[in-house]
Amino acid sequence: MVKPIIIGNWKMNGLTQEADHIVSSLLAYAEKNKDLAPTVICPPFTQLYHIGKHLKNTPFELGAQDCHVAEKGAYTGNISAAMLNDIGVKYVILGHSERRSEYKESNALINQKATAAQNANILPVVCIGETKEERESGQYKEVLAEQLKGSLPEHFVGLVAYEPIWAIGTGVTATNEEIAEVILFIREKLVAQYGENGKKTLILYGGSVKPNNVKDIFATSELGGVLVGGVSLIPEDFLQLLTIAQ
Ligand code: G2H
Repeated sequence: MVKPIIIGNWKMNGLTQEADHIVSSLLAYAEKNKDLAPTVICPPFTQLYHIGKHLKNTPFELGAQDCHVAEKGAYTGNISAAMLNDIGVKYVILGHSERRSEYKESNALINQKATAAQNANILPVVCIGETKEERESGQYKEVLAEQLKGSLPEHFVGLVAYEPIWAIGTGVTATNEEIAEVILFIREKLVAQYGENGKKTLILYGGSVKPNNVKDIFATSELGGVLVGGVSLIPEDFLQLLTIAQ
């Protein structure tokens, strides 16, 4: 059976001491547990280089939480995909709802960022998800279809993460039926747009994933893995997810 991928999104957390503690727990775990599920750690920019050095030649991959659309230039405060590639980053989370809402990131911008990531040999993890109001009004499929169509490049080589906004960091997880319905819907859209490639694209779920609900989530048909926020900062809980995923 193919193991689900686990992507840990640290968000804006992780001073050096905390980062070192998490990383040493991961490395100790990997020493004892061979044949891990694919696992990606996405710390903030400030920790990428440091953590990347520790994760080199380990089963863990390095991911970032955003990138700029341009390769380089006068973009004060930004980081390009080429810079991420330069320090060993293999994945980048794009279009997370926190960026869509806080920085008004549009589908078109996320699309450009995904293209920039692919051009730098980094796999974009493109996030989509509806608000509570959109779900309750029954409009969520239209919203998700529009996000997919607008955010994914014409030639897409990456992953899609479904993160219902009402389930992010709230402790509320979507029910298995709700997750299964959307994952299947995303699969249909991907196959319609990308044919054979759309069948292979990994589709992840994110939103209050925890050791006590992950087993049921993994059982979802067509699900390729999970995007984990809060729990990725708690080594005991995160390692439990890895154990369940094995
Ligand atoms: C959703 C998720 C990770 P959390 O944002 O991207 O975070 O697991 O804390 O809900």
